[in-house]
Amino acid sequence: MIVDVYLAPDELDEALRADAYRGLTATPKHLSPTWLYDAHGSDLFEQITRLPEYFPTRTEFALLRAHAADIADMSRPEILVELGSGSSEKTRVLLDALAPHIHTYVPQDVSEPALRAAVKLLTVEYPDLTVHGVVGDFTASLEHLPGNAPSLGSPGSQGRRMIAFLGGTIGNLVPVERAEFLSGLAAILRPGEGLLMGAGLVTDPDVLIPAYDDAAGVTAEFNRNVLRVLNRKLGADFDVERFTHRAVWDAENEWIEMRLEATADMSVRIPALDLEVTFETGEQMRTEISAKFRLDGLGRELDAAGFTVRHEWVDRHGRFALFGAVR
Ligand code: AVJ
Repeated sequence: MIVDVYLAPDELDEALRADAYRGLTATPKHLSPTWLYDAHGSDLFEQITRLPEYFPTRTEFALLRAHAADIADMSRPEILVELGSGSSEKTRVLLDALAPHIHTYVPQDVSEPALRAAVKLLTVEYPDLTVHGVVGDFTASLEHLPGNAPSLGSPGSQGRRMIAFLGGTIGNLVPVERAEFLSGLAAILRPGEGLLMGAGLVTDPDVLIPAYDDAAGVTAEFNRNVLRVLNRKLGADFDVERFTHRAVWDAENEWIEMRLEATADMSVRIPALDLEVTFETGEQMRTEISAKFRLDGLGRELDAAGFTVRHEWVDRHGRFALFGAVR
């Protein structure tokens, strides 16, 4: 079992401190969605994917199943790299479809516990496959992916790669970050190597908003959990129960914003940042953007980054798309 940790714990902690300081002293306040995914947050997200309101995961799953053969044919990869793999559940469909050619699977995730569990399971389920996990933030891990420098890599890291970036996580990036990230992906791929990307599409807010504000309150817990992460990691004293979950559709930017709204005037101490911040009743802090796309728009962004889009697979309601592209 191979798991490379490219984000040393102190590196991750330093990134958290820097991001929290910047976000909590800004107006309006904000936090990066990266910090939602501690062990508990990753578990809550897994629960979200099974909620009746949260359609992206099962829609994407159906697209993967329906088009698995075409996905395999697109670039015939020998190595599958999955960014933000989480529990790698959807990946089994891909691994099975790619089975005749693939010898290595490289899951990458920011959550070390989730990644270790996935690697362990896949190693047992796919005994002929080399499973090489990479722990890190997906935007920072690119340079460390096996196969980037063939002379340095292990024998299993040689071969034509396909990068899978599923779930619609591309929507967590704002447009400039997206352009930079997609160009970075194109830069590490060699001509003929592939990209498989899932993206949520602009759709009816009456369908979209409940997906981010479910009746059972799991997304609310997922959102509030970020405050528990700050309490544990930075010694902060957020009164978690005094923040409520908000999911807002920003029609102009075409993205969902998750926010936490203060239900009282509060003062919060964050010892690790040597900081005290105040919240006014009703004040909202952004914890995630989840952008939704139009086919032509995201197609152009992929083009501009250096990819050639070969396929756009869309579900019959037009809510989610899988892009198949090659370098
Ligand atoms: C894991 C980033 C794809 O944006 O839909 C789910 C995260 N946030 N519910 C998404 C999320 C609230 C999810 N991604």
